[in-house]
Amino acid sequence: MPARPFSDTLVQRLVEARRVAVLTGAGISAESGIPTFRDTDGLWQRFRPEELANVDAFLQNPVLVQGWYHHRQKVALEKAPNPGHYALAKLESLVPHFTLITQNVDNLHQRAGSTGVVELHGNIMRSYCIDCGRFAAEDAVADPAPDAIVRCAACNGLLRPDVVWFGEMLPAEALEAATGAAAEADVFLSIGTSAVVYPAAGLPQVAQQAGAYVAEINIAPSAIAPLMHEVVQGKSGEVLPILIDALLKRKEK
Ligand code: BJW
Ligand code: ZN
Repeated sequence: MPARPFSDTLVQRLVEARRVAVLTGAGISAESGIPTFRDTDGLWQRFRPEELANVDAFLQNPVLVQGWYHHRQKVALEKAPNPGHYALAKLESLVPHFTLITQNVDNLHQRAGSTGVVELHGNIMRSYCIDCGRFAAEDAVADPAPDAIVRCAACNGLLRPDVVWFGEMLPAEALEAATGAAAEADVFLSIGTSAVVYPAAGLPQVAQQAGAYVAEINIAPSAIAPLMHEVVQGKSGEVLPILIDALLKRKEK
């Protein structure tokens, strides 16, 4: 990776920006040791999404789906935020209006200190009852007996993770906040996402069409790389700290 894998224009745009919005995907957590979905060693290589990430699969085989999410919850809790997460938490303090939009459910941005994170696809640390809607206390989902279905303490309904599965609507408030931030951004960064899952993947285009400078940071060009003003190739945990450094140096001048 070159010493500065991004352009001077990106640094300058960030210095001048009043509003910055960032969209992250599984790639930002890869360096924390959390598998992505679609890379060669991604989650979907071992589990097919249609088997697990939809409501029918859950109703047909709640033990399997609850077990899968329970496993991923444990993995996420064992892992720690990486320099990419911390760099974004720092960026929040350097920009007048900053919105961090994530597709990730792993809670690592929040643990790195980012505030007001817009969670488009929910959060794996929460579960709720499909019958009465109550959220479960965290220990209700801690290490269930093998093959036991985890149920609601209030009504005995099935507990499901508070994540968005295929065919389900995104939380309206989060989608609205994300779309608004994209439309108003001076700079929009798309980081560590393959940009194939909609509506999240449409946000960079919303920003670009509204006049933002759009850049992506990814180890490989995403599905929407052609619409970017700038494609920065590299690991987010390496690129982002250098970008923040460059930004701080430019601000000092
Ligand atoms: C690095 C790196 C490093 C690696 N540094 N980078 C329009 C067109 C076509 C279809 C649709 C459409 N609108 C809606 C749809 C249907 C569907 C959809 O998009 N399907 C497409 C797949 C075709 N969308 C939906 O169903 C959504 N709901 C919806 O639209 O509701 C309205 C509606 C209802 C009914 C009918 C029609 C419309 C819901 C989508 C929910 C997605 N849910 C999941 C699971 C969440 C729970 C869980 O975690 O289990 O969300 S799927 C999965 O994909 C997860 C992720 O958030 C999401 C995105 O993946 P992401 O983050 O991009 O990860 P990867 O693995 O794909 O990419 C990783 C990237 O990182 C790669 O690019 C690497 O190169 C990079 N990388 N290491 C930087 N170190
Ligand atoms: Zn209940």
